Amino acid sequence: MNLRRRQFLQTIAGAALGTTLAPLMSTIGFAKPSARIKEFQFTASATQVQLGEGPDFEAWTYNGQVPGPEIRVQEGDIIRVTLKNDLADATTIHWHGIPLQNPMDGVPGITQPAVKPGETFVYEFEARPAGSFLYHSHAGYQLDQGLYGPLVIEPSRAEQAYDQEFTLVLEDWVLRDGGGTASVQRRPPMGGMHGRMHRGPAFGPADGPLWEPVYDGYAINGRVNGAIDGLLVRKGDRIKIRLINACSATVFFLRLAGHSLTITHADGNPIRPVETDVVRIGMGERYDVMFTADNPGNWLLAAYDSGLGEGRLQIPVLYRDVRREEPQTPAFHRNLRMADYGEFQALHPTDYRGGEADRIFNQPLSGGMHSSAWGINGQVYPYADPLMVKKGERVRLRYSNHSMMPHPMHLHGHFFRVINRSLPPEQWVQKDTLILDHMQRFDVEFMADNPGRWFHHCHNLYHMEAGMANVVVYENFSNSMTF
Ligand SMILES: [Cu+2]
Repeated sequence: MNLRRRQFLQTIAGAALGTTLAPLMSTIGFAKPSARIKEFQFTASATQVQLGEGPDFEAWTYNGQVPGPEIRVQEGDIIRVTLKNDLADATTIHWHGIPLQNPMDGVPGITQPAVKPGETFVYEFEARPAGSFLYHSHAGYQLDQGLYGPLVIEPSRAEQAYDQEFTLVLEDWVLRDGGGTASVQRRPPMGGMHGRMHRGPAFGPADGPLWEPVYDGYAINGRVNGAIDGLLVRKGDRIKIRLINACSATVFFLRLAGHSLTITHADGNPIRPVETDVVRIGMGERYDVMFTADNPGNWLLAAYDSGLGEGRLQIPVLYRDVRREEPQTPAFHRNLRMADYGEFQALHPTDYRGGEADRIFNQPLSGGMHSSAWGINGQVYPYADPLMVKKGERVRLRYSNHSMMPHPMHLHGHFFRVINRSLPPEQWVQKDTLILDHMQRFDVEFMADNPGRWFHHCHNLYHMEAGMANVVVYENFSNSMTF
């Protein structure tokens, strides 16, 4: 039991207006009489799992299941999750994409002390805005071992109508040992020679970061190919799919045979519908897509981990009242439409005006050659300067990827706007995770409107742990939870 945290919450719940807590209370939201509190109990533990077929292995789970339970609430609800740690290691939960209050962000050493074995911690925050999110441990390599799950906030105002909805959590697994630190077989870094070394050259803290494991179990909602539950649809229905990439190190390309897909939301944010053949989704990204079931038959929604080659995931899409036959695989060739960030624009224009940024941070991304160290602006976290900002500033991050690998860069606590010179600023799409390809540049901007210390990192777990991270720090922000 984390007593300090417990007392903190009780103090707030009891509406005892301690002078130091008063400013926090005014923004935390749970004093609202109309808000409904949605309670969840999560126990993190090591569990034997099996992904529909294949071997049993040990994963780290919430409530004994992979992925963890779906949290589904209404916009404006208060989410209260009591995390009990039955693991042998300290842990946290991060609420990926939700611009919540800093002390609830779940990054050990930055927003809270990690929750020790046997302890309990209560997360509480307002479910806002609506959209598709995920939650996951932010401690070490625990995400890769299974500590993640989907989080859906349903909108309070009506959006595009649909008849059926599915949530698909994409996962990369090592079936032999569960991945993470336990994994024996690993991919060498770009330019490396041997695949079986456990660690790269000593670099950074402790004995050096781990290389990515060799994944052999790609899964949807905890099921591998052959055991994946098909999506049963009815002719004429509008189908909504929430795609959530909870992988540690796999970018997927998805295509549905016999149909095009329409992207309606990017990282939870509604966008002007973009019709596409292929959806590319990086680690930490979410896309809501829709399609009309207007082509009766048996089809596959296939996911590839590169533009061509073997489908890693095959999700049957089956029409009711159609004779069951082998589902048809989507053709995958170079003439397909693949939506890119340049096509995305906000569905509802914002009041964003653009103009000169108050701060610009160059964020060149590099690393990976003959080494497992990755960095931003030549610095390797935790030996990285913080990005200091002041509340109210408009902050620009200027990414450029000088490495050979794609990097899905993720900012905590804020949505950023992807700068697009062909659109007025009020139409720039908001995201929280953005893939930078080899030699690609993107500028993003965010409003410094959520004081705190916010982690900013590559969402390839192995790049993050190897140093591709830094922290956005608000001047004069003092964490009321001193630790
Ligand atoms: Cu990366």
